[in-house]
Order: sequence, then C-alpha cells, then structure tokens
Amino acid sequence: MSGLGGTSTGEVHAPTELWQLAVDTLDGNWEHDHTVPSRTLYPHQWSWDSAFSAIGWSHVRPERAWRELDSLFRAQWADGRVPHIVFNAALPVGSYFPGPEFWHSAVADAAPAAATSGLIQPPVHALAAWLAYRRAPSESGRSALRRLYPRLLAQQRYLATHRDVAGQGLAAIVHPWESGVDNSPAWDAPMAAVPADVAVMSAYRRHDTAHADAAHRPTDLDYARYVAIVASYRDHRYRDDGLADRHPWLVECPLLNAAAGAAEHALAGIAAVVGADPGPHRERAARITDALLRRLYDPVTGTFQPRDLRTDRLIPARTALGLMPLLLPDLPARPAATVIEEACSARFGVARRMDRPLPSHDRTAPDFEPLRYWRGPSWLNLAWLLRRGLRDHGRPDLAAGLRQSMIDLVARSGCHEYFHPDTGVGLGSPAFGWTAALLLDVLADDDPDR
Ligand code: 2M8
Repeated sequence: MSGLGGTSTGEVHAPTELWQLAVDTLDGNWEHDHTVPSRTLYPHQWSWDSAFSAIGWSHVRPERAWRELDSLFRAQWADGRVPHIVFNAALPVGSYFPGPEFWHSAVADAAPAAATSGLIQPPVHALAAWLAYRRAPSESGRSALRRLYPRLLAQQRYLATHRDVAGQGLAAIVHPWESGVDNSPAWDAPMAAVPADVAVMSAYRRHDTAHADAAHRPTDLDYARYVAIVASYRDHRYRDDGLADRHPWLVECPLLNAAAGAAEHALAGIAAVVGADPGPHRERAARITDALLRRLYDPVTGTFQPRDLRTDRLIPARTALGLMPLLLPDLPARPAATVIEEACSARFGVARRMDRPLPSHDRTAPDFEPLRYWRGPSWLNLAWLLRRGLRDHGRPDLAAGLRQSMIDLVARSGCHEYFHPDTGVGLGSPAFGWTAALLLDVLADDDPDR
C-alpha cells in the first residue's frame, strides 16, 4: 500500500472523492444532535467517538461540532464523569447490548435524567473542542468554549479525584471498555483474574455478533467478564469510594492518562480564549506527565505499559497503548526518543513510507490477531493520536508517513471501523464515524511537514 492506493474494486480515489465519501459517511451517521459511530453496531452516542466526530465536523459544518459536544456534556454526571454511552431513548429495546436496562444508571445519585452507561472513556474532548475552535474560530465557537469550559474542568476533576485510586496522580479505569481498546491483549491478564462463567451469556442476547463477524469481535467469555465487572460497579451504584477494596478490575492506562494530560494542555489554550487562567492547567499537565513517567514508563522496554492495580505490576504486553504518551507535548526528550524507537520497530512499523498501516498490537507477538478488533487490526484514531505526538516531538517525516497510511486505508477500503493490518481490507462496520471524521482532519491538513 503506497500513495493513494486502489480500492478493493481497483479504482483509485482522488482526494476530493475521499473527502466527499467521508462527509457523506458523517452525514449518514448524524442523529439530531450527535453522530452515531455506526447505524447498525453502535446506534447510540459514544463519548470519545463524539469528540473525534466533532473534529471532523469542524471542517465541514462547525455548528455540528458544538452540538455534538454540547449534547454529550448535557449527559455529564453531577460528579463530573462523562458517560461512555448516552442512550437514544427513541431506539427500540435491543438496539444494543448492554442497553439502558442493563446499566440502570438511575441507581446512581450522580446520574443525569438521560439513560447512560456508568463508565468513562479517554478524555479527548478538550483537545477536540480546542482543535474545532482553532479550525473554525467564530463568535459561536467562543460561546461554545465558554459553555464547555466548566464541564471540561469537572471531567478532569473527576479523573484526578474519584479515579486516583492509588493516590499517585494517575486515573484508574474500572473496565476494559473505559480504555476504548476493549479486548486489547493488554487486558488479558487482569481479565483472567475476573471470576466469570461463560454460561451467563445465555441469559443475554449479544447485538454485535448479529452485525459483525463473531471471529472479529471479543469472545463470549470476554463478554461474560465485561458484564460481571459492570454488575459489580452497578451494584455499588457506580460509586468510586472503596474501589481498591472491592472492584475486580482496576488498571492505570497510558492512553487514558496521556489523553488527560493532553486535555490540560488544550484547556490552557481554551482558558486563554474564555478569560480564565491557563497557569493551573499547565501545572496539572506537568504533574500528569511526571506521574506517567513514574508509574507507567518501563526503562527496560523504553515504552509505556499499563499498571494492574490489583497486582501493582506493569502489564508486559506491548500494544499501541504504550506509544500514546507521545501525545504529551512536555514528554521529555529521552522517553520520547525510546517510544519513537518502539513505534519504528518491527512491532509497529512506523516509517516515512509505511508499507503497512499501524497495528493496534505488536505484530511480532504470538497473540497478534489481525482480524480480531483491538488485538491487531488498524484503527484510524490510534494513528491520528500517534501522528499528533510524532509532530509535536520533532518527527514530521514519520507523521507524514502515518498520515499517508491513513489515507491509503480509506482509499482502498472506505470508511470502515477497522482494517486488516497487512492487507488494509475493511473490517467491522462499513460506515464508521471516527474513520470519516479523522480522515477529513488529515486530508484538510495537507502540509505533512508541519
Ligand atoms: C467499541 O466499544 C463498545 C463498548 O463501549 C462495543 O464494543 O460495543 C470500542 O471500539 C470503543 O472504543 C468505541 O468507542 C465503541 C463505539 O465506536 O465501540
């Protein structure tokens, strides 16, 4: 795959055709005040998907970027958490599993009126708001930033207080779904420790496997554990006090914490626009970077690894999560250099001219699975995040290679959810929101050396 590659039917898409394809995909997924990730697989509103969609909308219909973020933050909980799913009440029961009746968010004192999940996702929203504003600065954008700023602050405060389970300056996640990379091999060891019986799944009907190949999705045993972890949290009314003593799955994730650090940098920019003080954001950003280095950087591998709080050990799997702290503009030169080395190794293959796209997991690992969801396939959001990091850390050449590989994937296969990491064949949902949105963003940014 190189240049604007051929599609599966042998056509070559011009950039203008790709642009139109992405706009049409986003438009097709627009649902009154938000973008659904996929009409079939994920018909509700997802948290980090909405942030990525807002970035895409800022290039074509900026008012939708603000509606997208506003609608998500309307469902923010009183404790500051931004739920990972906001359910669309107009959809029939069974449109997604686990649906609102399973989450039963009303059991929580802090929950909003709308039905939501009780989990979070990586906080990429401040970055999205900041980029959307910079790409389409306007008076309505400024008022949107003024509306969103206190909500984004509350989101950060929730992470820094309720979720700092170890008291070491990093946020813990309580479920693999909070990482966004649900069945990553990074979670295999902590998942194996969760007691669950696959037979419980006979009481439920999975919705995903009706729309996607079961061999490309998490297994039934994964789902039995997903359900068990949610049930434990829900049974405690989604409260965060006492998590360390009772919760079956607790991890510090490099991606989620890098996103929280990048959010503070973005908030410093937003603060300057809305007349607030950027100083505290810079200080908090520095503290998060410091904690990531102390807690999750492994000097032996030269990359970042998640920490399992149940064993207090770093998780050895070398997934793309380990590259994500490059998103932190203040990551010191030495760890930045070793992470870039990891990105360029045979594990991930980042190069000026990439012959294959970025995989979600180490290509050389025995548990690399090119078809199964977050266990190997290529995802545009990970490539987009890493590209930003490479640019910020003085490697515009590698960032340009990654950008081209993203364009090639969509030129070859369309706006799929994820892609085969060798052939680029499209997998999962064929009309996926963040693929379209982030493609627009990289197409618009046509100065690859910037
Ligand atoms: C996937 O996660 C959901 C659960 O949240 C699922 O598998 O049903 C992940 O890819 C996640 O990162 C994404 O936000 C969500 C919607 O696109 O789908």
